[in-house]
Amino acid sequence: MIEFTPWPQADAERYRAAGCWLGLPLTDILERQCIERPDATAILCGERALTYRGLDARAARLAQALARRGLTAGDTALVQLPNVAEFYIVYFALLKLGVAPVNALFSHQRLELTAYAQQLQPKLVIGCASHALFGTSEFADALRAQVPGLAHVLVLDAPDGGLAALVDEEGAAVAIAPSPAHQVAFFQLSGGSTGTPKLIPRTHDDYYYSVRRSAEICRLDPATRFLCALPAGHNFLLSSPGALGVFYAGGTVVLAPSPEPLGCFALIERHAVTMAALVPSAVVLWLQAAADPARRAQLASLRLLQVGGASFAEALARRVPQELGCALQQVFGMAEGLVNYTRLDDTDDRVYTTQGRPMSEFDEVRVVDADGVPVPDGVEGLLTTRGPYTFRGYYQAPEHNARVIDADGFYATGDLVRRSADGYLTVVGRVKDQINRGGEKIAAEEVENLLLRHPDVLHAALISVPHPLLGEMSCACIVPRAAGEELRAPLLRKYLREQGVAEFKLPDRFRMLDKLPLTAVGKTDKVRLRAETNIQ
Ligand code: J2J
Repeated sequence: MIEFTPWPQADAERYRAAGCWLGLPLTDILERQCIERPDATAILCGERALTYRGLDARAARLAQALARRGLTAGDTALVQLPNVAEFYIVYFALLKLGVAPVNALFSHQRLELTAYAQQLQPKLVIGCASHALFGTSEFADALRAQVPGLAHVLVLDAPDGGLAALVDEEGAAVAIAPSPAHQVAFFQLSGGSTGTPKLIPRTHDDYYYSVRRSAEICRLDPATRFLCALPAGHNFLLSSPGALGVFYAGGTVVLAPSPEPLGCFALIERHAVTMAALVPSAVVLWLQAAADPARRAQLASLRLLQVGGASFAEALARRVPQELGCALQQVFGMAEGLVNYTRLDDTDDRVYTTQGRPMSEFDEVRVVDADGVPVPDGVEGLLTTRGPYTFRGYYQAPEHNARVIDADGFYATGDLVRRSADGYLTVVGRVKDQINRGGEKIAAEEVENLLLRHPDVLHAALISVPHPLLGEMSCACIVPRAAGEELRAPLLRKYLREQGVAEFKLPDRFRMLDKLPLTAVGKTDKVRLRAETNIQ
Protein backbone atom coordinates (compact mmCIF):
# COMPACT_ATOMS: atom_id res chain seq x y z
CA MET A 1 0.00 0.00 0.00
CA ILE A 2 1.32 3.40 -0.94
CA GLU A 3 1.12 5.99 1.78
CA PHE A 4 -0.81 9.21 1.34
CA THR A 5 -2.83 11.67 3.44
CA PRO A 6 -6.42 10.40 3.31
CA TRP A 7 -9.53 12.55 3.49
CA PRO A 8 -11.17 12.56 6.93
CA GLN A 9 -13.70 9.77 7.32
CA ALA A 10 -16.71 12.11 7.37
CA ASP A 11 -15.70 13.78 4.10
CA ALA A 12 -14.98 10.45 2.44
CA GLU A 13 -18.42 9.19 3.42
CA ARG A 14 -20.05 12.35 2.11
CA TYR A 15 -18.27 12.05 -1.24
CA ARG A 16 -19.31 8.40 -1.50
CA ALA A 17 -22.90 9.05 -0.53
CA ALA A 18 -23.11 11.86 -3.09
CA GLY A 19 -21.85 9.59 -5.86
CA CYS A 20 -18.56 11.44 -6.38
CA TRP A 21 -16.54 8.43 -5.35
CA LEU A 22 -17.80 5.25 -6.95
CA GLY A 23 -15.27 2.77 -5.62
CA LEU A 24 -14.15 2.00 -9.17
CA PRO A 25 -10.55 1.90 -10.40
CA LEU A 26 -9.49 4.10 -13.33
CA THR A 27 -9.13 0.94 -15.44
CA ASP A 28 -12.94 0.91 -15.49
CA ILE A 29 -12.70 3.70 -18.09
CA LEU A 30 -11.28 1.25 -20.64
CA GLU A 31 -13.18 -1.79 -19.54
CA ARG A 32 -16.57 -0.17 -20.07
CA GLN A 33 -15.60 0.85 -23.62
CA CYS A 34 -14.44 -2.69 -24.34
CA ILE A 35 -18.06 -3.68 -23.74
CA GLU A 36 -19.82 -0.68 -25.24
CA ARG A 37 -17.73 0.11 -28.31
CA PRO A 38 -14.70 -2.17 -28.58
CA ASP A 39 -14.06 -1.34 -32.22
CA ALA A 40 -14.26 2.44 -31.91
CA THR A 41 -10.98 4.28 -32.35
CA ALA A 42 -9.45 5.28 -29.02
CA ILE A 43 -6.12 6.69 -30.21
CA LEU A 44 -4.68 8.05 -33.44
CA CYS A 45 -0.90 8.31 -33.28
CA GLY A 46 0.95 9.01 -36.51
CA GLU A 47 -0.15 6.31 -38.94
CA ARG A 48 -1.35 4.05 -36.12
CA ALA A 49 -4.96 3.69 -35.00
CA LEU A 50 -5.82 1.83 -31.80
CA THR A 51 -9.32 0.64 -31.02
CA TYR A 52 -10.53 0.42 -27.44
CA ARG A 53 -10.17 -3.35 -27.62
CA GLY A 54 -6.66 -2.94 -29.01
CA LEU A 55 -5.64 -0.44 -26.36
CA ASP A 56 -7.00 -2.60 -23.56
CA ALA A 57 -5.45 -5.79 -24.95
CA ARG A 58 -2.02 -4.17 -25.23
CA ALA A 59 -2.24 -2.73 -21.73
CA ALA A 60 -3.31 -6.14 -20.41
CA ARG A 61 -0.43 -7.94 -22.18
CA LEU A 62 2.11 -5.44 -20.88
CA ALA A 63 0.66 -5.75 -17.38
CA GLN A 64 1.06 -9.54 -17.60
CA ALA A 65 4.61 -9.28 -18.91
CA LEU A 66 5.49 -6.96 -16.02
CA ALA A 67 3.77 -9.23 -13.50
CA ARG A 68 5.86 -12.15 -14.75
CA ARG A 69 8.92 -10.02 -14.03
CA GLY A 70 7.89 -9.50 -10.44
CA LEU A 71 6.06 -6.17 -10.52
CA THR A 72 3.24 -6.26 -8.00
CA ALA A 73 0.58 -4.10 -6.40
CA GLY A 74 2.07 -1.40 -4.20
CA ASP A 75 5.16 -0.94 -6.37
CA THR A 76 5.91 2.37 -8.03
CA ALA A 77 7.24 3.29 -11.47
CA LEU A 78 8.92 6.29 -13.04
CA VAL A 79 7.75 6.83 -16.62
CA GLN A 80 8.97 9.33 -19.18
CA LEU A 81 7.34 9.02 -22.59
CA PRO A 82 6.54 11.54 -25.32
CA ASN A 83 3.05 11.93 -26.83
CA VAL A 84 2.74 8.43 -28.30
CA ALA A 85 0.15 5.66 -27.93
CA GLU A 86 2.50 3.82 -25.57
CA PHE A 87 1.95 6.55 -23.02
CA TYR A 88 -1.62 5.29 -22.48
CA ILE A 89 -0.74 1.61 -22.93
CA VAL A 90 1.82 1.93 -20.14
CA TYR A 91 -0.46 4.06 -17.96
CA PHE A 92 -3.31 1.54 -18.07
CA ALA A 93 -0.97 -1.46 -17.80
CA LEU A 94 0.45 -0.10 -14.56
CA LEU A 95 -3.03 0.72 -13.23
CA LYS A 96 -4.15 -2.84 -14.01
CA LEU A 97 -1.22 -4.10 -11.95
CA GLY A 98 -1.75 -1.79 -9.01
CA VAL A 99 1.65 -0.20 -9.70
CA ALA A 100 1.56 3.57 -9.18
CA PRO A 101 3.49 5.52 -11.80
CA VAL A 102 4.62 9.10 -11.97
CA ASN A 103 4.73 10.52 -15.49
CA ALA A 104 7.72 12.82 -15.82
CA LEU A 105 7.56 15.45 -18.53
CA PHE A 106 9.55 14.69 -21.65
CA SER A 107 11.40 17.96 -21.10
CA HIS A 108 12.66 16.74 -17.73
CA GLN A 109 16.31 15.84 -17.46
CA ARG A 110 18.62 13.99 -15.11
CA LEU A 111 17.99 16.20 -12.10
CA GLU A 112 14.21 16.00 -12.18
CA LEU A 113 14.09 12.27 -12.90
CA THR A 114 16.61 11.55 -10.18
CA ALA A 115 14.64 13.61 -7.68
CA TYR A 116 11.44 11.71 -8.49
CA ALA A 117 13.24 8.37 -8.34
CA GLN A 118 14.77 9.20 -4.97
CA GLN A 119 11.35 10.01 -3.55
CA LEU A 120 9.44 7.13 -5.10
CA GLN A 121 12.09 4.40 -5.06
CA PRO A 122 10.54 2.85 -8.19
CA LYS A 123 10.93 -0.81 -9.08
CA LEU A 124 10.44 0.07 -12.74
CA VAL A 125 11.65 2.89 -14.98
CA ILE A 126 10.28 3.37 -18.49
CA GLY A 127 11.91 5.83 -20.88
CA CYS A 128 12.23 6.48 -24.60
CA ALA A 129 15.35 6.07 -26.73
CA SER A 130 14.67 9.40 -28.43
CA HIS A 131 15.39 11.16 -25.10
CA ALA A 132 19.03 11.94 -24.38
CA LEU A 133 18.83 10.16 -21.01
CA PHE A 134 17.73 6.83 -22.44
CA GLY A 135 19.74 6.75 -25.67
CA THR A 136 22.52 4.95 -23.76
CA SER A 137 22.51 2.94 -20.53
CA GLU A 138 24.56 5.52 -18.59
CA PHE A 139 21.62 7.22 -16.88
CA ALA A 140 19.83 3.94 -16.12
CA ASP A 141 23.02 2.63 -14.50
CA ALA A 142 23.36 5.79 -12.42
CA LEU A 143 19.74 5.44 -11.29
CA ARG A 144 20.28 1.81 -10.31
CA ALA A 145 23.14 2.90 -8.10
CA GLN A 146 20.83 5.31 -6.25
CA VAL A 147 17.64 3.27 -6.17
CA PRO A 148 18.44 -0.14 -4.73
CA GLY A 149 15.01 -1.61 -5.53
CA LEU A 150 15.10 -0.59 -9.19
CA ALA A 151 14.73 -3.93 -10.97
CA HIS A 152 13.74 -3.04 -14.54
CA VAL A 153 14.51 -0.27 -16.98
CA LEU A 154 12.48 -0.52 -20.18
CA VAL A 155 13.14 1.68 -23.16
CA LEU A 156 10.70 2.44 -25.96
CA ASP A 157 12.28 2.21 -29.43
CA ALA A 158 15.36 0.49 -28.00
CA PRO A 159 17.39 -1.59 -30.49
CA ASP A 160 16.80 -4.78 -28.43
CA GLY A 161 13.01 -4.49 -28.66
CA GLY A 162 12.70 -2.92 -25.21
CA LEU A 163 9.21 -1.97 -24.21
CA ALA A 164 7.59 -3.05 -27.49
CA ALA A 165 8.71 -6.66 -26.98
CA LEU A 166 6.87 -6.76 -23.66
CA VAL A 167 3.69 -5.31 -25.16
CA ASP A 168 3.75 -8.23 -27.64
CA GLU A 169 4.83 -10.91 -25.19
CA GLU A 170 2.65 -13.99 -24.75
CA GLY A 171 3.03 -16.02 -21.59
CA ALA A 172 1.41 -17.66 -18.60
CA ALA A 173 -1.36 -15.54 -17.08
CA VAL A 174 -0.75 -14.13 -13.63
CA ALA A 175 -3.57 -12.92 -11.35
CA ILE A 176 -3.41 -9.14 -11.12
CA ALA A 177 -5.69 -6.37 -9.88
CA PRO A 178 -5.69 -2.59 -9.63
CA SER A 179 -5.13 -1.03 -6.24
CA PRO A 180 -8.34 -0.40 -4.23
CA ALA A 181 -10.24 2.66 -5.48
CA HIS A 182 -9.65 4.64 -2.30
CA GLN A 183 -5.91 4.11 -2.58
CA VAL A 184 -3.22 5.81 -4.67
CA ALA A 185 -3.57 5.15 -8.40
CA PHE A 186 -0.67 7.27 -9.58
CA PHE A 187 1.25 10.46 -8.83
CA GLN A 188 0.83 13.83 -10.46
CA LEU A 189 3.64 16.37 -10.64
CA SER A 190 3.40 19.61 -8.75
CA GLY A 191 4.35 22.83 -10.51
CA GLY A 192 6.26 23.45 -7.32
CA SER A 193 7.60 26.41 -5.44
CA THR A 194 10.19 24.63 -3.28
CA GLY A 195 13.71 23.31 -3.73
CA THR A 196 12.63 19.72 -4.40
CA PRO A 197 9.94 18.80 -6.92
CA LYS A 198 6.87 17.45 -5.11
CA LEU A 199 4.68 14.48 -5.94
CA ILE A 200 0.90 14.46 -5.60
CA PRO A 201 -0.76 11.15 -4.77
CA ARG A 202 -4.07 10.79 -6.65
CA THR A 203 -6.53 8.06 -5.78
CA HIS A 204 -8.73 6.22 -8.29
CA ASP A 205 -11.83 7.58 -6.56
CA ASP A 206 -10.84 11.22 -6.63
CA TYR A 207 -9.33 11.26 -10.11
CA TYR A 208 -12.10 9.28 -11.75
CA TYR A 209 -14.64 11.71 -10.32
CA SER A 210 -12.77 14.71 -11.74
CA VAL A 211 -12.59 12.97 -15.13
CA ARG A 212 -16.33 12.12 -15.24
CA ARG A 213 -17.41 15.55 -14.09
CA SER A 214 -15.07 17.24 -16.59
CA ALA A 215 -16.34 15.09 -19.47
CA GLU A 216 -19.87 16.07 -18.53
CA ILE A 217 -19.11 19.81 -18.36
CA CYS A 218 -17.34 19.68 -21.72
CA ARG A 219 -20.17 17.57 -23.20
CA LEU A 220 -17.88 14.92 -24.57
CA ASP A 221 -19.44 12.06 -26.52
CA PRO A 222 -18.32 9.23 -28.82
CA ALA A 223 -17.98 11.73 -31.69
CA THR A 224 -15.41 13.82 -29.77
CA ARG A 225 -12.02 13.93 -31.44
CA PHE A 226 -9.59 15.53 -29.05
CA LEU A 227 -6.19 16.87 -30.05
CA CYS A 228 -3.58 16.23 -27.37
CA ALA A 229 -0.72 18.54 -28.29
CA LEU A 230 0.62 19.38 -24.82
CA PRO A 231 2.40 16.78 -22.63
CA ALA A 232 0.03 13.82 -22.32
CA GLY A 233 0.81 13.31 -18.64
CA HIS A 234 0.00 16.86 -17.60
CA ASN A 235 -3.13 17.05 -15.45
CA PHE A 236 -4.86 19.31 -18.00
CA LEU A 237 -4.35 16.85 -20.88
CA LEU A 238 -5.03 13.78 -18.81
CA SER A 239 -8.09 14.79 -16.83
CA SER A 240 -9.58 18.19 -17.66
CA PRO A 241 -11.25 16.32 -19.34
CA GLY A 242 -8.16 15.32 -21.32
CA ALA A 243 -7.57 11.88 -22.74
CA LEU A 244 -9.17 10.07 -19.80
CA GLY A 245 -12.32 12.14 -20.24
CA VAL A 246 -12.35 11.33 -23.94
CA PHE A 247 -11.86 7.62 -23.27
CA TYR A 248 -14.63 7.75 -20.68
CA ALA A 249 -16.95 9.23 -23.32
CA GLY A 250 -15.84 6.77 -26.01
CA GLY A 251 -14.24 9.41 -28.26
CA THR A 252 -10.87 9.54 -29.99
CA VAL A 253 -7.58 11.04 -28.83
CA VAL A 254 -5.42 12.41 -31.64
CA LEU A 255 -1.80 12.72 -30.54
CA ALA A 256 0.43 15.57 -31.70
CA PRO A 257 4.10 15.86 -30.77
CA SER A 258 3.81 19.57 -29.92
CA PRO A 259 1.35 22.48 -30.17
CA GLU A 260 3.23 23.92 -33.17
CA PRO A 261 0.36 25.17 -35.39
CA LEU A 262 1.23 23.84 -38.84
CA GLY A 263 1.51 20.24 -37.67
CA CYS A 264 -1.58 20.58 -35.47
CA PHE A 265 -3.69 22.20 -38.19
CA ALA A 266 -2.83 19.35 -40.56
CA LEU A 267 -3.89 16.80 -37.91
CA ILE A 268 -7.12 18.69 -37.22
CA GLU A 269 -7.99 18.64 -40.89
CA ARG A 270 -6.94 15.05 -41.49
CA HIS A 271 -8.79 13.60 -38.49
CA ALA A 272 -11.69 16.07 -38.23
CA VAL A 273 -10.65 17.06 -34.71
CA THR A 274 -13.47 18.69 -32.72
CA MET A 275 -11.68 19.86 -29.59
CA ALA A 276 -8.20 20.91 -28.48
CA ALA A 277 -6.51 22.13 -25.30
CA LEU A 278 -3.75 24.73 -25.32
CA VAL A 279 -1.74 27.04 -23.13
CA PRO A 280 -2.07 30.78 -23.95
CA SER A 281 1.35 31.05 -25.62
CA ALA A 282 0.35 28.35 -28.11
CA VAL A 283 -2.93 30.14 -28.84
CA VAL A 284 -0.91 33.17 -29.96
CA LEU A 285 0.91 31.00 -32.50
CA TRP A 286 -2.35 29.44 -33.68
CA LEU A 287 -3.90 32.89 -34.16
CA GLN A 288 -0.90 33.98 -36.22
CA ALA A 289 -1.08 30.86 -38.38
CA ALA A 290 -4.85 31.15 -38.86
CA ALA A 291 -4.44 34.64 -40.38
CA ASP A 292 -3.81 32.74 -43.61
CA PRO A 293 -7.29 31.79 -44.93
CA ALA A 294 -6.08 28.46 -46.32
CA ARG A 295 -4.77 27.51 -42.89
CA ARG A 296 -7.86 28.75 -41.13
CA ALA A 297 -9.91 26.51 -43.42
CA GLN A 298 -8.10 23.50 -41.96
CA LEU A 299 -9.82 24.21 -38.64
CA ALA A 300 -13.36 23.74 -40.00
CA SER A 301 -14.14 20.75 -37.74
CA LEU A 302 -12.91 22.42 -34.52
CA ARG A 303 -15.79 23.21 -32.13
CA LEU A 304 -14.09 23.94 -28.82
CA LEU A 305 -10.72 25.27 -27.75
CA GLN A 306 -9.82 24.97 -24.09
CA VAL A 307 -7.20 27.38 -22.82
CA GLY A 308 -5.50 27.08 -19.45
CA GLY A 309 -2.28 26.65 -17.54
CA ALA A 310 -1.40 30.34 -17.43
CA SER A 311 -3.10 33.73 -17.56
CA PHE A 312 -4.95 34.33 -20.78
CA ALA A 313 -5.31 38.01 -21.70
CA GLU A 314 -8.88 39.10 -22.35
CA ALA A 315 -7.90 40.73 -25.66
CA LEU A 316 -6.57 37.39 -26.91
CA ALA A 317 -9.52 35.44 -25.55
CA ARG A 318 -11.90 37.62 -27.55
CA ARG A 319 -10.08 36.79 -30.77
CA VAL A 320 -10.46 33.01 -30.46
CA PRO A 321 -14.03 32.51 -31.77
CA GLN A 322 -13.60 35.11 -34.50
CA GLU A 323 -10.26 33.99 -35.82
CA LEU A 324 -10.22 30.26 -35.10
CA GLY A 325 -13.93 29.71 -35.66
CA CYS A 326 -14.58 27.73 -32.47
CA ALA A 327 -15.91 28.31 -28.97
CA LEU A 328 -13.52 29.12 -26.14
CA GLN A 329 -13.43 27.52 -22.73
CA GLN A 330 -11.09 28.85 -20.05
CA VAL A 331 -9.68 26.25 -17.69
CA PHE A 332 -7.97 27.12 -14.44
CA GLY A 333 -6.70 23.97 -12.82
CA MET A 334 -3.90 22.46 -10.83
CA ALA A 335 -2.38 19.01 -10.50
CA GLU A 336 -3.21 19.14 -6.77
CA GLY A 337 -6.92 19.03 -7.59
CA LEU A 338 -9.34 21.94 -8.07
CA VAL A 339 -10.25 22.63 -11.69
CA ASN A 340 -12.43 25.56 -12.79
CA TYR A 341 -14.17 25.81 -16.14
CA THR A 342 -16.15 28.45 -17.93
CA ARG A 343 -19.29 26.62 -19.05
CA LEU A 344 -20.26 26.06 -22.66
CA ASP A 345 -23.43 28.13 -22.20
CA ASP A 346 -21.81 30.99 -20.29
CA THR A 347 -22.15 34.54 -21.57
CA ASP A 348 -19.30 35.87 -23.70
CA ASP A 349 -18.25 38.23 -20.94
CA ARG A 350 -17.80 35.39 -18.47
CA VAL A 351 -15.82 33.33 -20.96
CA TYR A 352 -13.52 36.22 -21.83
CA THR A 353 -13.00 37.76 -18.42
CA THR A 354 -13.02 34.88 -15.92
CA GLN A 355 -11.24 31.59 -15.52
CA GLY A 356 -14.48 29.79 -14.75
CA ARG A 357 -15.92 28.27 -11.62
CA PRO A 358 -15.18 25.00 -9.82
CA MET A 359 -16.34 21.89 -11.64
CA SER A 360 -18.03 20.36 -8.60
CA GLU A 361 -20.72 21.55 -6.21
CA PHE A 362 -18.61 19.83 -3.55
CA ASP A 363 -15.57 22.01 -4.21
CA GLU A 364 -15.17 24.42 -1.33
CA VAL A 365 -13.39 27.67 -2.05
CA ARG A 366 -12.22 30.21 0.50
CA VAL A 367 -10.59 33.40 -0.72
CA VAL A 368 -8.59 34.77 2.19
CA ASP A 369 -6.24 37.62 3.13
CA ALA A 370 -2.65 37.21 4.32
CA ASP A 371 -3.92 36.27 7.81
CA GLY A 372 -6.25 33.61 6.50
CA VAL A 373 -9.39 35.70 7.04
CA PRO A 374 -11.98 35.39 4.23
CA VAL A 375 -12.33 38.49 2.04
CA PRO A 376 -15.65 39.64 0.53
CA ASP A 377 -16.55 38.65 -3.04
CA GLY A 378 -14.94 40.92 -5.59
CA VAL A 379 -11.91 41.54 -3.39
CA GLU A 380 -8.57 40.06 -4.33
CA GLY A 381 -7.30 37.32 -2.02
CA LEU A 382 -5.53 34.02 -1.75
CA LEU A 383 -7.32 31.00 -3.20
CA THR A 384 -7.64 28.10 -0.78
CA THR A 385 -9.72 25.00 -1.46
CA ARG A 386 -10.74 21.52 -0.44
CA GLY A 387 -13.01 19.00 -2.07
CA PRO A 388 -13.60 15.51 -3.45
CA TYR A 389 -10.63 15.55 -5.83
CA THR A 390 -8.25 18.00 -4.14
CA PHE A 391 -5.38 16.22 -2.41
CA ARG A 392 -4.67 16.48 1.32
CA GLY A 393 -0.89 16.34 1.20
CA TYR A 394 2.20 15.92 -0.98
CA TYR A 395 4.00 12.59 -0.89
CA GLN A 396 6.43 12.34 2.01
CA ALA A 397 6.60 16.09 2.63
CA PRO A 398 5.21 16.69 6.16
CA GLU A 399 6.89 20.07 6.68
CA HIS A 400 5.75 21.51 3.39
CA ASN A 401 2.27 20.05 3.91
CA ALA A 402 2.02 21.80 7.27
CA ARG A 403 2.65 25.08 5.47
CA VAL A 404 0.20 24.69 2.57
CA ILE A 405 -2.66 22.70 4.10
CA ASP A 406 -4.53 24.27 7.01
CA ALA A 407 -6.19 22.57 9.96
CA ASP A 408 -9.49 22.33 8.04
CA GLY A 409 -7.82 20.61 5.09
CA PHE A 410 -7.86 23.65 2.82
CA TYR A 411 -4.98 23.74 0.37
CA ALA A 412 -3.38 27.16 -0.17
CA THR A 413 -2.94 27.23 -3.95
CA GLY A 414 -0.62 30.25 -3.98
CA ASP A 415 -2.89 31.93 -6.55
CA LEU A 416 -4.40 35.39 -6.06
CA VAL A 417 -7.96 35.51 -7.31
CA ARG A 418 -11.14 37.56 -7.25
CA ARG A 419 -14.38 35.69 -6.85
CA SER A 420 -17.66 37.01 -8.18
CA ALA A 421 -20.89 36.65 -6.23
CA ASP A 422 -21.83 33.66 -8.39
CA GLY A 423 -18.55 31.85 -7.77
CA TYR A 424 -16.56 32.65 -10.91
CA LEU A 425 -12.85 33.13 -10.34
CA THR A 426 -10.52 35.55 -12.06
CA VAL A 427 -6.82 34.91 -11.54
CA VAL A 428 -5.03 38.18 -10.78
CA GLY A 429 -1.60 37.03 -9.64
CA ARG A 430 0.23 34.67 -7.34
CA VAL A 431 2.09 34.65 -4.07
CA LYS A 432 3.94 31.35 -4.57
CA ASP A 433 7.57 31.70 -5.57
CA GLN A 434 7.06 30.28 -9.02
CA ILE A 435 7.55 31.44 -12.59
CA ASN A 436 4.85 30.44 -15.06
CA ARG A 437 6.75 30.34 -18.32
CA GLY A 438 4.02 29.87 -20.92
CA GLY A 439 2.34 27.26 -18.71
CA GLU A 440 5.58 25.54 -17.71
CA LYS A 441 6.08 26.04 -14.01
CA ILE A 442 9.49 26.84 -12.52
CA ALA A 443 10.06 26.74 -8.75
CA ALA A 444 12.37 29.70 -8.12
CA GLU A 445 14.04 28.02 -5.15
CA GLU A 446 15.03 24.97 -7.18
CA VAL A 447 16.95 27.05 -9.73
CA GLU A 448 18.39 29.37 -7.07
CA ASN A 449 19.81 26.37 -5.19
CA LEU A 450 21.50 25.17 -8.37
CA LEU A 451 22.97 28.59 -9.06
CA LEU A 452 24.25 28.83 -5.48
CA ARG A 453 26.27 25.66 -6.02
CA HIS A 454 28.49 27.62 -8.39
CA PRO A 455 31.61 28.68 -6.48
CA ASP A 456 31.50 32.26 -7.79
CA VAL A 457 27.84 32.91 -6.93
CA LEU A 458 27.21 34.57 -3.57
CA HIS A 459 23.46 35.28 -3.84
CA ALA A 460 20.89 34.28 -6.44
CA ALA A 461 17.23 35.17 -6.91
CA LEU A 462 15.06 33.96 -9.77
CA ILE A 463 12.20 36.29 -10.69
CA SER A 464 9.65 36.52 -13.48
CA VAL A 465 9.79 39.26 -16.06
CA PRO A 466 7.14 39.91 -18.72
CA HIS A 467 7.47 38.18 -22.08
CA PRO A 468 5.26 39.04 -25.06
CA LEU A 469 4.60 35.44 -26.10
CA LEU A 470 5.19 33.34 -22.97
CA GLY A 471 3.54 35.79 -20.59
CA GLU A 472 6.49 35.43 -18.26
CA MET A 473 10.10 34.43 -18.60
CA SER A 474 12.71 33.99 -15.91
CA CYS A 475 15.52 36.31 -14.88
CA ALA A 476 18.31 35.24 -12.52
CA CYS A 477 19.59 38.10 -10.38
CA ILE A 478 23.09 37.22 -9.28
CA VAL A 479 25.49 38.72 -6.77
CA PRO A 480 28.98 37.43 -7.62
CA ARG A 481 31.24 36.39 -4.77
CA ALA A 482 34.07 38.71 -5.78
CA ALA A 483 33.70 42.09 -7.45
CA GLY A 484 34.87 42.17 -11.04
CA GLU A 485 34.35 38.43 -11.30
CA GLU A 486 33.99 37.24 -14.89
CA LEU A 487 30.63 35.66 -14.21
CA ARG A 488 28.79 35.68 -17.49
CA ALA A 489 25.35 34.45 -18.52
CA PRO A 490 26.57 31.80 -21.01
CA LEU A 491 28.86 30.35 -18.36
CA LEU A 492 26.11 30.09 -15.76
CA ARG A 493 23.63 28.68 -18.27
CA LYS A 494 26.19 26.05 -19.26
CA TYR A 495 26.80 25.29 -15.60
CA LEU A 496 23.09 24.71 -14.99
CA ARG A 497 22.72 22.57 -18.10
CA GLU A 498 25.63 20.40 -16.95
CA GLN A 499 23.85 19.80 -13.69
CA GLY A 500 21.08 18.18 -15.70
CA VAL A 501 18.16 20.52 -15.23
CA ALA A 502 15.28 20.79 -17.74
CA GLU A 503 15.94 23.33 -20.47
CA PHE A 504 12.79 25.39 -19.69
CA LYS A 505 14.19 26.10 -16.21
CA LEU A 506 17.36 27.74 -17.53
CA PRO A 507 17.09 31.49 -16.82
CA ASP A 508 16.17 33.46 -19.93
CA ARG A 509 18.03 36.49 -18.62
CA PHE A 510 20.78 37.18 -16.10
CA ARG A 511 21.32 40.38 -14.12
CA MET A 512 24.53 40.94 -12.19
CA LEU A 513 24.06 43.00 -9.03
CA ASP A 514 26.17 44.27 -6.13
CA LYS A 515 23.51 43.22 -3.63
CA LEU A 516 19.93 41.97 -3.49
CA PRO A 517 17.22 44.16 -1.92
CA LEU A 518 16.02 42.71 1.39
CA THR A 519 12.70 42.80 3.22
CA ALA A 520 12.44 43.87 6.86
CA VAL A 521 12.96 40.25 7.95
CA GLY A 522 16.04 39.88 5.79
CA LYS A 523 14.59 37.82 2.91
CA THR A 524 15.17 38.74 -0.72
CA ASP A 525 12.61 41.39 -1.63
CA LYS A 526 11.40 39.93 -4.91
CA VAL A 527 8.63 42.50 -5.31
CA ARG A 528 11.24 45.26 -5.37
CA LEU A 529 13.61 43.20 -7.46
CA ARG A 530 10.89 42.69 -10.06
CA ALA A 531 9.97 46.37 -10.01
CA GLU A 532 13.60 47.36 -10.51
CA THR A 533 14.25 44.83 -13.25
CA ASN A 534 13.42 46.38 -16.57
CA ILE A 535 14.12 43.74 -19.16
CA GLN A 536 12.38 43.41 -22.50
C1 J2J B 1 -4.06 31.55 -14.77
N1 J2J B 1 -3.25 30.70 -14.14
C2 J2J B 1 -3.46 29.38 -14.31
C3 J2J B 1 -5.34 29.85 -15.78
C4 J2J B 1 -3.45 27.21 -14.30
C5 J2J B 1 -6.22 22.22 -16.10
C6 J2J B 1 -5.65 23.40 -16.50
C7 J2J B 1 -4.40 23.80 -16.02
C8 J2J B 1 -3.71 23.00 -15.10
C9 J2J B 1 -2.39 23.45 -14.62
C10 J2J B 1 -4.29 21.80 -14.69
C11 J2J B 1 -4.52 28.90 -15.14
N2 J2J B 1 -5.08 31.16 -15.57
N3 J2J B 1 -6.35 29.48 -16.60
O1 J2J B 1 -3.69 20.99 -13.81
O2 J2J B 1 -6.08 20.25 -14.76
C12 J2J B 1 -1.68 28.33 -12.92
C13 J2J B 1 -2.07 28.61 -11.47
C14 J2J B 1 -2.22 27.21 -10.91
C15 J2J B 1 -1.09 26.49 -11.61
C16 J2J B 1 -1.27 24.98 -11.67
C17 J2J B 1 -5.55 21.41 -15.18
N4 J2J B 1 -4.47 27.55 -15.10
N5 J2J B 1 -2.84 28.29 -13.82
O3 J2J B 1 -1.82 24.42 -15.11
O4 J2J B 1 -0.38 22.04 -11.78
O5 J2J B 1 -0.99 29.28 -10.86
O6 J2J B 1 -1.87 22.72 -13.59
O7 J2J B 1 -2.10 27.14 -9.51
O8 J2J B 1 0.62 22.75 -14.00
O9 J2J B 1 -1.07 27.05 -12.93
O10 J2J B 1 -0.32 24.43 -12.52
P1 J2J B 1 -0.40 22.90 -12.95
